[in-house]
Amino acid sequence: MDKAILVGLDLNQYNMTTSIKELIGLAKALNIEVLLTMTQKASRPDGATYVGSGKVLEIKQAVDALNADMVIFDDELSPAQIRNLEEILDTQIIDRSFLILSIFSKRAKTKGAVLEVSLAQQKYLLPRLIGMGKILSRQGGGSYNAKGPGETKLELDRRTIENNITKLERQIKVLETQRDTSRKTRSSSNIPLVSLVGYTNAGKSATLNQILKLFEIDNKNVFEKDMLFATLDTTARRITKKGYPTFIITDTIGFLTRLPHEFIKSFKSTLSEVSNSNLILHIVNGIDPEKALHIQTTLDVLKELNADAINQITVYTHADLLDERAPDYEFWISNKTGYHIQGLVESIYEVLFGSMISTKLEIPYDEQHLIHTLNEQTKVLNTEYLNEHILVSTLMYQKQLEPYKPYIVKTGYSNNL
Ligand SMILES: Nc1nc2c(ncn2[C@@H]2O[C@H](COP(=O)(O)OP(=O)(O)OP(=O)(O)O)[C@@H](O)[C@H]2O)c(=O)[nH]1
Ligand SMILES: [Mg+2]
Repeated sequence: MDKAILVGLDLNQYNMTTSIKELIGLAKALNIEVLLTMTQKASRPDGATYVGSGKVLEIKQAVDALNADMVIFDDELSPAQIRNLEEILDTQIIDRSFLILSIFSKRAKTKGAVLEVSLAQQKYLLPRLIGMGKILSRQGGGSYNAKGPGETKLELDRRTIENNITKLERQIKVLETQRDTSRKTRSSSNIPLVSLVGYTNAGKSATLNQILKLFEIDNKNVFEKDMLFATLDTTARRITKKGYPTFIITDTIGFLTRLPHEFIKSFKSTLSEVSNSNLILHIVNGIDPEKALHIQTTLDVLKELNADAINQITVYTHADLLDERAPDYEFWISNKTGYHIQGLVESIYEVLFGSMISTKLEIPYDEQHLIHTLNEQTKVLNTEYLNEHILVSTLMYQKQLEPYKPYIVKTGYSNNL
């Protein structure tokens, strides 16, 4: 296990304590043991060494005394800063961006995620070749550091990196075209799409699993775990239940404050599902003291993805851990007890399909196939096979009514869910 010292520079721009806590979480996600955290207050970073020269010496003493394998900085460092720090401290220097990219690189599994993280890594490396050269070519300790996805060694040559970027962009484009095709098939079938988005570790995957449980959809659970970036790809699940219209729900990677710039750009393809959805469930860990920051971060990323105009429901998780009753004006659920999951699903139906109405239809015998769809996707109360037509009384959501418009005898609102 690699051992690290974490360093933060408090520029009075964000809460240092929570930022360092998050950095510890990121280090943990890479199996790095944190020996010590050190912070310094300053009005701006030092151009050459990020922290002041006195602090650099302090860090050096700590590195030597504790035998640290690396120093991790809670910010993105410039190539020169990396080079200088490495020379003085004589150990691996890792910045926040590289740490995040390394987590993704180590854990990416699906083809899309592997390509996207490789691209982000190569783009991050390109301007830093001089600074990172020594680190990446270092033998032994922290060897994950010199690895790309799939444990291939990262190349350090500028030309190779430029070629890689072109190649990766091409491969991602091919995947994008495939995604587009499946999206077109889906949108032509008119099945609406719901996306779970939010800060990492907020409970997105857990919410999806609770919804699957409610619908008794077995063996389709997604990975959920108390760790940063547990989910690294987009997973779609089709939600069907007799008597209800179908929708698709997708779980995707979580967001984090100050994500590396290369990251969002590279993951645009994975995240493109979000901008194509009909409803966004913005999942927030309701008991996290930093939830306001988490909400803002998510809103910022949604804007960057051009998804900020899409219908949104903000859903607070961890209601089971609330000391008092959940406030009525917010939407709270518990993925532990299942509290309010039913209510969440009802809200999803309502946003996607409108309110529930009761309707009487006269379906002609030559349109008999509609009876099957009605039975599958609406709550049929009564079916009578009369001489001229089939008379059906049913409950359905407003937007489901479209194909049956010519056959309506009567409609009315219904609270009878
Ligand atoms: N007690 C409690 N635990 C929850 C609740 N929702 C999620 N969790 C737990 O919180 C942890 C994180 O949940 P995930 O669903 O993996 O979080 P995520 O948003 O998918 O996170 P990433 O995939 O890392 O972005 C898991 O251990 C969940 O079991 C909840 O309502 N109550
Ligand atoms: Mg997840």
